Amino acid sequence: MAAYTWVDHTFDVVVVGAGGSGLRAALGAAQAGLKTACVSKVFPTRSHTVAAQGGISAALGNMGEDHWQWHMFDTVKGSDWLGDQDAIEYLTRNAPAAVYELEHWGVPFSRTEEGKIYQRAFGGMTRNYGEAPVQRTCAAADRTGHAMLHTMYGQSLRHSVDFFIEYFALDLIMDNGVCRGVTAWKLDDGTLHRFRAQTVVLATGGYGRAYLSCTSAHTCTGDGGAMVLRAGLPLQDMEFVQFHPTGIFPAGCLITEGARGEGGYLTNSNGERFMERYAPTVKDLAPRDMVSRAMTMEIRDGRGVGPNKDHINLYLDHLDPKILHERLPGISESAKVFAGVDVTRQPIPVLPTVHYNMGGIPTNYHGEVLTKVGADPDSVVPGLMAVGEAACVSVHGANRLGSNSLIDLVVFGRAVGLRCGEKLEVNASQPTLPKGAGDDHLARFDRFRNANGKTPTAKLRDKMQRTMQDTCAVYRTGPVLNEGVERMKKLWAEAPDVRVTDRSMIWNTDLVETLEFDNLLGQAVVTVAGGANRTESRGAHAREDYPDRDDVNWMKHTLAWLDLKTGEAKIDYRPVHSNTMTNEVEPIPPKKRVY
Ligand code: FUM
Repeated sequence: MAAYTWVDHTFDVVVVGAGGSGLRAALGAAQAGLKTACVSKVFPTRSHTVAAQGGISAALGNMGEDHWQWHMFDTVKGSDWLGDQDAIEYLTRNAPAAVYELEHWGVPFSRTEEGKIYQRAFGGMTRNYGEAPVQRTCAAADRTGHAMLHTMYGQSLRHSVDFFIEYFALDLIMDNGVCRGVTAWKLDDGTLHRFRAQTVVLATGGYGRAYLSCTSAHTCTGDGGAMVLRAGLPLQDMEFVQFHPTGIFPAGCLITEGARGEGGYLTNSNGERFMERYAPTVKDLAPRDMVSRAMTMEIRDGRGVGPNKDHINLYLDHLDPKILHERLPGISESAKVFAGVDVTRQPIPVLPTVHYNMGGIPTNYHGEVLTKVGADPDSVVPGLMAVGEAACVSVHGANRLGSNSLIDLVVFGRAVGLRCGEKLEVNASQPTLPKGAGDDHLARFDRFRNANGKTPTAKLRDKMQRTMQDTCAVYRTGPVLNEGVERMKKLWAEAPDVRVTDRSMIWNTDLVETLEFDNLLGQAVVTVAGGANRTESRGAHAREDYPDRDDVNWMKHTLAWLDLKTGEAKIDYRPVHSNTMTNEVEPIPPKKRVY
């Protein structure tokens, strides 16, 4: 192995990731007076939150009556009763304050005539426990994530968060079950860094790029989730992968659900508004799992549009061009660029596309990472927290409602900052790192840097993405999922034959992509294994061979560990928290989901 040297740093808190949740967590820790670093592989305002379009949910009631209890009910129901109700109460109760905080920091929300924050309708968000759609999603046109990210980056600088930009995080420094820090590679000068911290917060986002077609940026490779697997800790509910109904066909870029929130609708080749059949009350504003399944059924039954009858039309041409210009400018442009359509005159061709990972690093609602130790399913991993799409807190359960992601980022990002403020002492002395801390990280790094096999990373990645797309899609069956497990096993065995041609340490994108592929592969393995294992249908996990939800046997979270030698998943479970956080609301008992 080449000789490498570390540059050492010590902080109270190190946040890995500078998207919405990472910035909010870093900002909160810094506000508590803690010496806080934020380590990010991209410039903060290029983090994937920047691509979030339609909005952030909170029961502000600006467009009509609304209550956080209704939001809580919708979120539990949307999750198909796999969400933890204590965490969902925490989310929905704290959502309005989190949005007002953003407003006061300067997020340029769209406005109503009276100057209040504008809110639009989104899927599964209803008034009075499912009666009719409600306008609960606060929007900055269709560039809400962009507005939030820029505002929070400014606020983080104001609170003196120390940014380490274009540092690729490698692995967690674990010491007898305690997280002591994290290592990273600085991409622009090739130096290697060890960050020692009282607490490491993983805010590294989802792993959408395990699939071929997704709305996620190329950087969404679930780096934190992979670090957790390599640390011998489990990931939770990875089989639940959200397909967003309206990815532009065939490019896969996002057309916000806000398009339907503003009155857009889907049609099949008969020109029929088919969602009226699948969800008679809320129609096109049903939750994403239902709309994606309905679109897939229409296409399967020969009612897709286009020469190959392989997609669906989204109509916006009946909307006032002024509204399109004011509220949906971004997607009007995307439709032009990626599908060549003028939304004022033509429908947008759309198809369900991978958008979000409900699963991730298990945490409680303070953001503390959990693992199962003996009979204790909620054992906290000292020194390690996770937040945002990287985490599974679990407020989204088996299916996330649109616009509940941005609110998850800021509510739980804030919770992490508060918890750090409560639990950590400013500038406390920290034990020296164990001898050789990070040596195993360097060994992995060096192995990939000098990988001299015959298969380029791109070829292996393509195989993984096609396997996920073929075997773990909107509808699943046991035989196809098992085929996915077998294909992943084969790929795991082939992966050591990877070839990296660039040996340099500076801006080595070949090596970055290889490390990212390795991160994706472990998560792809546990995703497909979790899907094969769960013999029921719930939320986004739609098994044709087990079409019903089975609360007796399956109202539980999957925990999946990865055996790094064999590339096989080991599965166990955690109970769903069906209890609420306070006695002020009753738990919501499971029911069949009808919209
Ligand atoms: O459709 C959208 O604008 C996406 C929002 C979300 O995933 O929450």
